[in-house]
This record gives sequence, C-alpha cells and structure tokens, in this order.
Amino acid sequence: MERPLTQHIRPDRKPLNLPEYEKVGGYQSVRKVLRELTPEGVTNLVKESNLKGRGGAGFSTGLKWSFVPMGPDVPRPKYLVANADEMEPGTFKDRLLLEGNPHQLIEGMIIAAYAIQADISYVFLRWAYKVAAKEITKAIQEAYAAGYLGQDILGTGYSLEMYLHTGVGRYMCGEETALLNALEGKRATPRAKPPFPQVSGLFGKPTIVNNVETLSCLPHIINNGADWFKSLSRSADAGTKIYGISGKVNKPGAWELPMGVTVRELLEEHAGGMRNGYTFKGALPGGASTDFLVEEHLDVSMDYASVAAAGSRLGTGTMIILDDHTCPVGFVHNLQHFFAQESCGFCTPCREGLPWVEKILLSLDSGEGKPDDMDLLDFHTKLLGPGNTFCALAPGAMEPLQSALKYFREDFERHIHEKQCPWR
Ligand code: L3W
Repeated sequence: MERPLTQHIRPDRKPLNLPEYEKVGGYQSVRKVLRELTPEGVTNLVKESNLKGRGGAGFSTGLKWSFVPMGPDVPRPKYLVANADEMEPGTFKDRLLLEGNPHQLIEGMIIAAYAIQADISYVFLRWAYKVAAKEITKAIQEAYAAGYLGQDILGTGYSLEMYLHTGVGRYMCGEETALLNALEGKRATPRAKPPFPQVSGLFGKPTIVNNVETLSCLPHIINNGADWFKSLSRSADAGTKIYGISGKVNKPGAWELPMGVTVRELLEEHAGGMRNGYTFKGALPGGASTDFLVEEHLDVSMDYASVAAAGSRLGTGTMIILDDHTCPVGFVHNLQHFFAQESCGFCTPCREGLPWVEKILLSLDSGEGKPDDMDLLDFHTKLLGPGNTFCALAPGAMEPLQSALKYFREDFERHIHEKQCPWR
C-alpha cells in the first residue's frame, strides 16, 4: 500500500470509502493474516518490528500481546479495545487518523484481535470527536457488509464483532483501566495493576488496549515486514511517527515522519519556524504531561530514548511550543487547571494536591504570590510525583511544572518580587 512519508496530514482530507481504500491495497493484510499466519506468528512479527505504543507510554506492542493467555481453556470472550479517547492537551494526531482513514484503524484492529484471538472489539472514542464518530460508524458498517467483520470473516473461521463506544469527555478515560471501567458502565477510576488488562481486563476477561496510531501501523507492518518498518526510522525506535506542533509557529500541524527527526527540524522545516516577532522559549514534546525541552535541546531526536535522555518523554510526539510573549506561569497554570479538573478524585494526593497547585499558580499569576510559594511548588512536584499516586495523571501533571521551575525559575520569582505578572 502506498504510504508517502513526510506527509502533511490535512484536517480537511476526505476519508477513503471502502472501494477507494481497497483500491490502494486496503484489507490485503487481513487476507494475509487470516489465511497465512498463525496468531503467534502475527505477534512475533509485530514484536520483531519493534513497534512501540504511540499513546504516550511507548510499551512494546508485540510484547504486550504476548501476555494474553492463549489456548482452548482461556476464559472468553477476549477483547480488543482501540483507545481513541484522545484528550491530552496539544494532542490531535489520533483525530486525524480517525477522520482521515477509519478503515486503516479497523484493519489494524482486526489484525490485533486475530493475534490475541479476541471475539469482541471496541473503539472507545472521545465524546467531542463528532466527525470521527460519523466516519468510524460508516466504516464499521462498510466492513461488516464486505465480510471483514462479523462471523466467519472471509470464510476463514475467525469471527470478530466491532462496536463504537463514545465516552463522556473525561481525560481519565485515556488511562486503560479507567477506560475499561467506563466501558463496563462504571465510574472511570483506574484499577490497580497487576493484574494487567492483558490477563484480567474488560469484565475480568483478557483484554488488549492499544492506541489508534499504534493500531494504524499494523496493516503496513504485515504487508511490508518487520525490517521495512524498522528501516523507516532514523533511530533505534522503529517506524514513522505522527508528530505535531501547536503554538506561535507559522504552520501548526501534524506530519508523518521517520521516527527520530529532531525538534529543530520539526519546528523549522515542517512548522515553518516561529512567527515573526516571537522567539522559541521551550516545548512540551509530547502533550502537556511531559517535561519542557529548551533551546539546548533543539537537536534532540524525537524518539523515546533520546527525549528521555534530555530529561523528558516523547509522550504523544505532539509538541506545544512556549514563546517569549507568553508567561510561563500563566501557561503552566492553565495546564494545572486542566489536570485538577480532570483528576478522578480517587486518591488523596491527586484530588487535594492538584487544586492546591492550581491555587498557588493562580495567586502567583495574579501578583499575590509569597516567597514560600516556590518551596510549596517544589514540594508538590515531589508529593505528586511517581509512586505517590494511584495512576500517572498527577505525576504527568508535575512534569511541565517541575521543568518550568527548573528552566524558568526567574520568571516565577519575578511574579513574587514585582507583585504582578511581567507579561501583562
Ligand atoms: C504487562 C507489565 N503490561 C506496562 C502495559 C500496560 C499499558 C502499557 C503502558 O500511561 C502514559 C502516561 C501519560 N506487564 C507492564 C505492562 N504494561 N507494564 O503497557 O503502560 P504504562 O503504565 O507505562 O502507561 P499508561 O498507564 O498506559 C500512558 C502519557 O502516556 N501521556 C498521555 C497520553 C494521553 C493520551 C490521550 O489523550 N488519550 O494519549 C502522554 O505523555 O501521562 O504516562 O497497556 O498495560 N509489567
């Protein structure tokens, strides 16, 4: 299937209908997988391809599938869920895939479902994605009518049902176990892990949750092989990645590029550089729950290991740019407002700590900050850090704050000394 690299993903692109999709090779990988490969063969191929989860965590996809119990005695039904609950601030890559190529996702889901021998699959979609809901619904109907979904797919004996489930608009549902609770009709709070969903997931049955972009890579890996997928990358991490940029740049957008392009290339070549009169001050590389990169990191490769070595995380690979006209305190305050609002309230440090952080930042931003506030903010970055909360929401929220305190500390302190926001 033709899949151009360095493709600017346009939000206005009309999705391919089924005949158009088949004409460019669509669903060939499903034929190949169901007729020629064993489930274990598919899992091994995906493991070999070094595909890592594109939702933010970067866990090996094939390895994750290999934890699903197989064989005739395994409790059924088994489930496959596409995590399309994209609500990470600054992240809009999955929306483009859902709206622009829904059959690619469905094809990827059939491959993943076959590999783990799932019986039922769901697309768990963010409530606000109305266009995506329409396109996915139409594509699922087309796939059923063509015999790619349902009973005895293509006469191979394998059967898979697929449903669209729309969330109610909570960030928490992007966390896989909270998502599963929501699918069960319960409050979207995270579950303790282990047991991981691969063993005990939806309704207590083996379940795989994969991100939309991850699943959309699968037809191409099946059609072209593991080595081809690895060869697309410029780094140790395989494949391409949908990178994005928002902020005061000339051409904000999203692009499918080889894994490992540098921050500078993304900013200057693809986003057209900073707008006239604005200077780059920092970037959150992968959505709001990652640490700032600053000017010294412009030549860092946007792959999992390189961004981690620079003190941050690749996350979703969609960058938010901070410019010199924007107050870093106001910027971080805005993010903390989001995270405090989206805390599920289940664990005390997150439920109580995030609103406190938001309140301190509001008082700093309004010129009412006190010198002790800096210590309080530092303290909270540790109190709400990894290991102290039930899930990754609060530690993720602390990443932009702790790195802003490191790189833009003077800007925070000026709010206290000058008793006002220097940017107003
Ligand atoms: C078996 C083990 N499985 C991990 C599996 C686990 C899951 C996957 C990743 O959060 C991050 C978060 C956000 N045995 C396993 C295992 N697994 N260890 O691997 O798990 P984990 O815990 O590393 O991450 P997570 O809880 O899935 C994802 C960050 O992504 N993020 C947020 C993105 C938000 C969206 C959105 O808008 N929907 O994508 C951005 O950076 O902060 O750190 O499947 O079961 N020992």
